[in-house]
Amino acid sequence: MAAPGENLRINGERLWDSLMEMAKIGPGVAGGNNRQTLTDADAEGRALFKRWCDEAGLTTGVDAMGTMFARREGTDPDALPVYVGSHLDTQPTGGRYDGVLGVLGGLEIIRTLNDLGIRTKHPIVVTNWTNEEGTRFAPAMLASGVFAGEHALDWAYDRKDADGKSFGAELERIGWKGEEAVGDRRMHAFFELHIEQGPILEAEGKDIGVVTHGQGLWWLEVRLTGKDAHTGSTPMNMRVNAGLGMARITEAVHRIAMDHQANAVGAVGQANVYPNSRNVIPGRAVFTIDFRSPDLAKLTSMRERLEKEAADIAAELGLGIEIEPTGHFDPVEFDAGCVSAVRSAADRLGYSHMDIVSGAGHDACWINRVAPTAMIFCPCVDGLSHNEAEEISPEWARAGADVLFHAVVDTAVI
Ligand code: HGY
Ligand code: MN
Ligand code: MN
Ligand code: MN
Repeated sequence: MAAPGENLRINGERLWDSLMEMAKIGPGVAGGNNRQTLTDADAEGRALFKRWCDEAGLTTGVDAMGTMFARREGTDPDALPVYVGSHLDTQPTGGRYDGVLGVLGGLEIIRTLNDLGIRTKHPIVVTNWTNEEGTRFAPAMLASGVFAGEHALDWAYDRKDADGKSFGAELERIGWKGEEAVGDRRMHAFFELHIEQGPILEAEGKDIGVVTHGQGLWWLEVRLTGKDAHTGSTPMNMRVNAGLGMARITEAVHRIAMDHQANAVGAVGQANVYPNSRNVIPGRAVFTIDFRSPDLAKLTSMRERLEKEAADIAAELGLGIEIEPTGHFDPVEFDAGCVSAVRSAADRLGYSHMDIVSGAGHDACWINRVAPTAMIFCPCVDGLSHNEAEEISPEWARAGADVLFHAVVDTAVI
């Protein structure tokens, strides 16, 4: 098995041009992107990706969750494919690289192999997983979760957005509902290139993150019920204030995460009070909690402590309370063989690297359940992501894609 020589590199300029081209689709209001899943902007981004896959001679397929698969044949038709990809959907105020770098980095591998006339033994399949972000339809990583057998297809189709539209209906509307069953595809391995979305690599001056583990996650939706009343004439001791309950529980989320340091995080991301009028005491509050830790015991403890404290706060304020889990996965340990393929690729190419735990969730976290999987991180400026100011350098993009190329080609075997 000949490993590709360390002089084999992807075309960094072409990758950067493709990133900038994709960034023109679904522009945000501050230089980033708003290509939320199953919107027309998402459909436009998909169409551009498909055109590029067609131009690269790939055979494209779409499964019943809308996930896109673009296949390059290998020399051995019986060999299981090596999959490589991420997601093209973004947050409403997303950056230009979160997810996109992994999909277009995968495409760049194909383009480079085409340039060099290299045929691998295993086929290679570039993948765009639907609804990784989970911001419009919870939970995150929805399509890869169905692929890994965590969610049933009908349950996924029934996820509703804030306007009550269902995932299945929206997938149909934008015309990306494939015929292919979800999860039938067998993989030799899966690799995902992604920006770190945190500050560690930049602070340590490293080019590459060799991702060994991923944090586990709990998403909870809290619904508080109090009583609408006049903010002026209602005596303080007669108020049943759902907004106050939300504020107290939000503070509890932060304090509980801080108490579980050093590797535990928690925040309230979405928060709505009703009727949301300046002179009405909010009778309802609906908000979301996001707890994460690489330590399963801490993750469980944070959820349990929060549920107890929230019940006590609701009782003290006379509020009704419902807490619904809306997303969960345990901490992830990636495949040692794939992780070492990433590490040796970085070594071969002379890129500085360090092992790192992923703070964010990724499609790779679910695919790791059904195939040997690993991730590659590149740094991002100030560790900022899920913010339109998200930024990376062309050099970081190139280094990440070079390592992805070598790890994938080593695994797909020349
Ligand atoms: O929430 C996450 O970690 C990912 O960005 N969807
Ligand atoms: Mn992402
Ligand atoms: Mn994201
Ligand atoms: Mn080393």
